[in-house]
Amino acid sequence: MINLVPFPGEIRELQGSLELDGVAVTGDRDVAALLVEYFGEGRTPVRLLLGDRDDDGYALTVSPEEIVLTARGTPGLLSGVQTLRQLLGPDGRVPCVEITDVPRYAWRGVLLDVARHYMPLDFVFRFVDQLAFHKLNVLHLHLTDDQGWRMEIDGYPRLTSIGAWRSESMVGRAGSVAFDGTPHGGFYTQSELSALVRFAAARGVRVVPEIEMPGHARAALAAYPELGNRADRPLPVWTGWGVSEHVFGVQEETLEFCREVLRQTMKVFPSADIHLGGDEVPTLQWENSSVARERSLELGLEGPSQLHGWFLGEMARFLSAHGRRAVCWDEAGDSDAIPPETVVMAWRDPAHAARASARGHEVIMTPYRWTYLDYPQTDSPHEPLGQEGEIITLSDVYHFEPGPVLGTQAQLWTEFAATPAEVEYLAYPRLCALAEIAWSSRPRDFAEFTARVGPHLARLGVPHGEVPA
Ligand code: TNX
Repeated sequence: MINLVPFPGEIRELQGSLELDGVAVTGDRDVAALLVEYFGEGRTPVRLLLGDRDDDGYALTVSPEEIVLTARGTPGLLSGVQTLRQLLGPDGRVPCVEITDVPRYAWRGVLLDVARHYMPLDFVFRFVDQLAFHKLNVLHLHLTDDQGWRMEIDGYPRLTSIGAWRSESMVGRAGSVAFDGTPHGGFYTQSELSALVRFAAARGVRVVPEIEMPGHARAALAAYPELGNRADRPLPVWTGWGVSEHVFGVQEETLEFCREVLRQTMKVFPSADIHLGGDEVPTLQWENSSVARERSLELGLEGPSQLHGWFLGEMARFLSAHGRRAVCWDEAGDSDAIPPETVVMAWRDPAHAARASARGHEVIMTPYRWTYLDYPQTDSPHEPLGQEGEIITLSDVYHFEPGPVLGTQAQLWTEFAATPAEVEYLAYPRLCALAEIAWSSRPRDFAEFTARVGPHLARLGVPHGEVPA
């Protein structure tokens, strides 16, 4: 039984099978090392070839004697390795096949929110390997928010000694939440994050860090109140969910703080793309701040509310000057102040995607109605987890059509997922559907897809929601 998720472009099943008795690899050393990690050193010949394809696809041939994998470069070879991993049966045999396969989108991502709930590093590693297994190639790591700052920054120790911890946590479904009375927190050192970057790169996954600004910044403000608009009133790391009115101030010290955080972020994360957040920025504190009002006059803005676009524009240009590219949520795409090379993630109504591309931005489709896996996956009252307000079914995700954009990604916000098991439960099986639409160009057939997903989940061995009959 050949069961692949995502399904490949073309597959020809041949007679017979190959017994995989460890691998003896020739070709690309890094890819060889990953093959050995997955299958052990052994006797089955695997030849890695560089062919003159013009895409990040691969061709895989399994005969009773050997495995031949051809691609233009490392990304294609690594995708082929994952196909091989899925082909290997529990009996140690690989069916003989010829597969040619090409990704539809260049950006096939998943956002993991480690700010609302800190996730242990070993889980993040495991999760990255699961992404690779599904040919997803971007881990968007949401590292900072109102409820926690998770990346250690040299020179700003309070970000993690204070900003990474909150006194208690809200638990339960939206609408019926309660405080659990126990503190929550944790953070990653830069060397831990570098190790994650290397582990991910070895699997063809790029880690795109997100440092939220100028809103969703309360954890940083709890650590350094002078970066905000109300230094006179100290602020704890937020224990609630939602949109906080406390945002970064627009004084030069705060901009320099953000630049320094971004400098260190660029050191740890080689990714060409760095995410600046930029969503949900209430401007009330700026309206009430003489510093912000003066700043907006001096810049010739219509009012303090325009400081949102200005702030992000400054930081996007800072990243460009360092050879990186900013990514922002779609609120930023509404402003003329954002340079056009900024990539926009369209999370609200898909109309915002059209607005952003009309302004010259590349777009990644992340609309909440189809890609927010933090919402429940069924309408059953027994569905244990999720955000209030929507139900995002497996079928919704599977039938989402991103259109002609850079790519698409799933969002795992973690207000309502406090543990790795809860994150996996929300992720599966919907992440399988997202992976399939991000990778495959084939016409969709939901019944055929769900027939594959059941056994695929058993093979994955993770907590998951139901697969509809
Ligand atoms: C909106 S999407 C947010 C997040 C929340 C999410 C919950 C976005 C850019 N902002 O801060 O976690 O909704 O569904």
